[in-house]
Amino acid sequence: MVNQSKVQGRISGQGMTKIKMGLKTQIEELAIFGSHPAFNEKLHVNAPNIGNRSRFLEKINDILDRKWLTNNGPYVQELEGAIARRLKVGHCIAVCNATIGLEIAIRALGLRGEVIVPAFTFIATAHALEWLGIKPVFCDVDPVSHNLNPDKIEELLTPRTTGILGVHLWGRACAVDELTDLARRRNLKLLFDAAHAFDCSYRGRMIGNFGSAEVFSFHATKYFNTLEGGAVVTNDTQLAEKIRLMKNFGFSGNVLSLGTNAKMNEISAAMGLTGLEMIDEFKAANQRNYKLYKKELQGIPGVCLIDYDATQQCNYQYIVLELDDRLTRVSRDRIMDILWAENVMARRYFYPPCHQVEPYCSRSEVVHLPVLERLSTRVLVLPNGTAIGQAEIEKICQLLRLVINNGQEITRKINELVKK
Ligand code: T4K
Repeated sequence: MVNQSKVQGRISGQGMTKIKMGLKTQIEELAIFGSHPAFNEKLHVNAPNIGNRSRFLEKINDILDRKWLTNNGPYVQELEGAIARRLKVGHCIAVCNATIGLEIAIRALGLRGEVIVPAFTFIATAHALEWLGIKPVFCDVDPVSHNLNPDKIEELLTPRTTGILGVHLWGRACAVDELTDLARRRNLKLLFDAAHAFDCSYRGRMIGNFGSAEVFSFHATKYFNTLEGGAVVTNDTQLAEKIRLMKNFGFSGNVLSLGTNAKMNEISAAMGLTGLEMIDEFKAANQRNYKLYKKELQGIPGVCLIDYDATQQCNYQYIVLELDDRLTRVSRDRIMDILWAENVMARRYFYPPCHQVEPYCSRSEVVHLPVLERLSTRVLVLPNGTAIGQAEIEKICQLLRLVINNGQEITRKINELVKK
């Protein structure tokens, strides 16, 4: 990454240009070269979607009046019911976050030995397995969907493999049918990390209804949030009972099994219920923003915005660009540095990929996943959600157009400044 203070220091020595806070049209106006940032405040990728503040505060008052703060309180129960109805799924068990939700589901399903998992995901997916003493076996992804490539799984199966943990990355469903078929044929358990995929569907059915169970994240940065939180959903009644016990120390009047503490508290549930009241507005804002990005990014060489399947329900939460530096003439990381200097806090999800970080990268076997390794150097995620709108998107896209239209010159200028 570029040392911005070094670059800006050199420029300010030459005198800072005062640029008005409009659209930038010259590369000298870029903040990385010492000018003012395009935005006064930081624009984060996925700043939280917050529902009606007074409705939330009313619920907090209820909680304080009731003096029932956690342990399967009324708001948690109401939230579980509302989610199960929305997703048309048999059981919803709210949890304190998706990582613990995954751990409980993995344990409840009896997974052990080795489990196939994509390496292009947030580290929590792999860590949840590793934490339980199960080896995550990293699999390559499909270059278009960015999800597990079912054709690459068979070669990774060993007598120790007990399951497949798919991830619906960016809210786009995995190859669910192919994975279901493979799991059935090879007698493997199938579980989904649906952290990104709340309110999304696959072939007309809501995500939440596939595999043995699916796990959502309701972290602050997700499309729908409960501050921290998540849910395990399933249509298997016995499994649901097991998970319900496990999330509460195995306790139900008496201690009936091994368990942990994965309970969601009432304030989180109140945040979730408030968010659910406005969730269609969150989705509409995301979709509107996505369409505008699509329009504004059109024709910029080397920039490809990932597609969402318009025939399916979709939360449009992630604005994911694939950047081809042979055409942009400026690397993905330089583009990110330039945007950060403008207060656009674009992110390189998920970089480095899971198999290239600890503890996995120190293992003796060499894992080479060519599709994903290339992809992870190309992906850049831009801000979305209710916190941004037309003015911000037009400005962000104009910045990208300016940078890429002058990619070679910008790369040269930055390299020179860094060398001095
Ligand atoms: N599986 C997948 C595929 C996942 O993506 C995740 C989580 C999980 C499983 C596990 O779910 P949880 O156990 O978390 O429920 C974030 C989140 O902590 C994590 O939930 C999320 N995925 C992951 C992709 O991102 P960081 O380290 O990137 O968070 P941070 O603090 O850098 O914030 C990200 C962006 O959001 C920044 O641009 C700042 C902004 N932000 C953040 C927070 C917390 C806000 O504007 N407001 C906020 O309150 O991990």
